[in-house]
Amino acid sequence: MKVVTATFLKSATAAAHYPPPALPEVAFLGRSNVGKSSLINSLLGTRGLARTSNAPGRTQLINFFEINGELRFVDLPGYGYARVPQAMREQWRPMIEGYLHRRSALALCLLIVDARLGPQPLDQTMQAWLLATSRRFSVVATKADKLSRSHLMTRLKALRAVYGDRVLPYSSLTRAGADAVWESIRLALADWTAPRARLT
Ligand SMILES: Nc1nc2c(ncn2[C@@H]2O[C@H](COP(=O)(O)OP(=O)(O)OP(=O)(O)O)[C@@H](O)[C@H]2O)c(=O)[nH]1
Ligand SMILES: [Mg+2]
Repeated sequence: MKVVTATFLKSATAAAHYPPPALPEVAFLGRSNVGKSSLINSLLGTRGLARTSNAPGRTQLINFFEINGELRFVDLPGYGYARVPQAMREQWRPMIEGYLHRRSALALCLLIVDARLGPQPLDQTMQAWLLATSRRFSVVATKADKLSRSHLMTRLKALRAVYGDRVLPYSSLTRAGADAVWESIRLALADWTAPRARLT
């Protein structure tokens, strides 16, 4: 897909503040600091649209971006960062689950994992949850540039043993893998039908 316009639409915590579900949405979810916001920026060819940081917990709201007036990217707060205060973590869970569970516009979830690590328990919990709720999803193994080619192959094999063929290697630094991620988005959008009068 050729990205002509990409704009920040709004931030929200609760369904009442989501934009109307008029366009299909691609949600980016994964552990804190895994590279969700960087993936969004590199797919769109923008630098600072989604805010990134070395410090985990940068994205604390659900951020909606609109692309070409055609689809939206939704940057979700990361999970699993132990040093985030308990009170904050308790806010995040309903925020993320509320969106994933009820959002009618959600066409595809991209579960972002770290290519350097084997399957992580929290990511596997998220996968089980996506399967249980019948959400369509792909797994993007990012930071692939940090591995040698042979290490990457070993890691991908381990990830595919758990997540299946839907694992796509990626690097936000080099954009290697962008075509395959865009293709999974294109296929999901092609299958998506606009929800009829729904609330969220
Ligand atoms: N080398 C390399 N670094 C990356 C890549 N993706 C992300 N990073 C770095 O990883 C750090 C975290 O990236 P973010 O995109 O902010 O991560 P996030 O998942 O949005 O984090 P939270 O919003 O805190 O949950 C930043 O320092 C990025 O520059 C990648 O593909 N390659
Ligand atoms: Mg982020």
